[in-house]
Amino acid sequence: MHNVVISGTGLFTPPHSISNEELVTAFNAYVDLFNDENTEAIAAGDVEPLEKSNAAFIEKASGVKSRFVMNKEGILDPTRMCPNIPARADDELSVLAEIAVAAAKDALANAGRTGADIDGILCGASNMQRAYPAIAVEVQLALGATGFGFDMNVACSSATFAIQAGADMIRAGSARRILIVNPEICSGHLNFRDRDSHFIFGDVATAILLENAEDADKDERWDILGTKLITQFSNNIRNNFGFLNRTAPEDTNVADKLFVQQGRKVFKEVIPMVSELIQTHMGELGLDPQDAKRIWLHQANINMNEMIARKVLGRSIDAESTPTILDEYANTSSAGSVIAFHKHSRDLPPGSLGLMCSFGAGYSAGSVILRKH
Ligand code: CO8
Repeated sequence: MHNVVISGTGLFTPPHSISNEELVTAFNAYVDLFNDENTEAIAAGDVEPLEKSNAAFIEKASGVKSRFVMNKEGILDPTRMCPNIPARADDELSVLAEIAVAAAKDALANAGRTGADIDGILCGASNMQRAYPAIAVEVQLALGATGFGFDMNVACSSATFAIQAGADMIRAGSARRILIVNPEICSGHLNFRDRDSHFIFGDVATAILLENAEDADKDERWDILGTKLITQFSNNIRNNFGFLNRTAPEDTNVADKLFVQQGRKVFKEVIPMVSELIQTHMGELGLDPQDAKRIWLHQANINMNEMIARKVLGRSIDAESTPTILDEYANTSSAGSVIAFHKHSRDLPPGSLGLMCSFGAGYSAGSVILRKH
């Protein structure tokens, strides 16, 4: 068995940012339009009037202050409320591959490698742009890599599940370097007309380079001490978009073909699941979670992370031990914990113990325990 390191991470941040205030202004304009158009039906009791959103509620309930998106105009147009991302010809690089490649190049540069050094590429994300060919194979071509690539989807846990999958290949000797990409265009599958969830997500791409420790020559690298994954079926976070939708056309435009969740239930059920995963995983490696210098948690909700940090580290969330990026990026699904690691790990001294943890739909949760080399 070989040891595995993370030798580089990368980030692509889209050019447009939307503040809560901008998002709420657009949403509330949509609500006025809807209620005006349905005045009579609302008065007759046939249609429920829509309620307005509120920027102060969003920040208090979630911690989100803004989000980056691939296209701002379409989302903020109250008659559209969906990003404008034009279709591309088949011989052009697809938009999901494009942002994955941008993050991948950043990770490769950070690790001092090129595409030619890669044996395999795993694209882990919540939603793939198409059924096939795999986005990972398109990324492989764009980077000039040989070997293989495939896509995998474990919703918000796609990155940590890909880390375990890639690390296992390196541990077993079937690959020496695996590149993981997490392109998340969450705005494409978020219902911007839904008051309960219109504020939750943002767009981004991240990348992680895993290497056989024997090959790793970069000073700054993180030894992977262990990985642990769990899943437990739940309908509380669900998206029913899929290839069978056309076989039931009467349901095609129903809201469940986009992201839907029971946020309160998710909150209550996922916190104990994640806290137990982290404690069990640390215990199995003979480590005390409280010795972790930093934990890079999934970035869904600030209050959730506060409760997990208290349970696991025995202290309140702060920038030193539990960095937050969701205030600026919102929930970026699988990329959240990777962004937190990418932006907030370089300052730690050699020997530091850390933990990356994702959680989300499935339910799914993944823990990656790291020590700075
Ligand atoms: N403005 C004003 N008021 C609002 C709004 C709003 N926008 N939304 C709801 N309210 C009101 C409600 O109507 C309710 O009013 P009342 O008390 O009168 O009934 C009140 O505010 C409280 O509503 P909630 O109980 O819903 O509010 P919460 O405090 O629970 O906060 C959250 C809602 C922020 C959604 C919270 O529950 C949460 O974050 N939960 C955890 C969610 C989570 O972590 N989910 C993970 C999903 S991510 C994942 O797995 C990836 C999926 C794939 C990616 C998909 C990309 C699109």
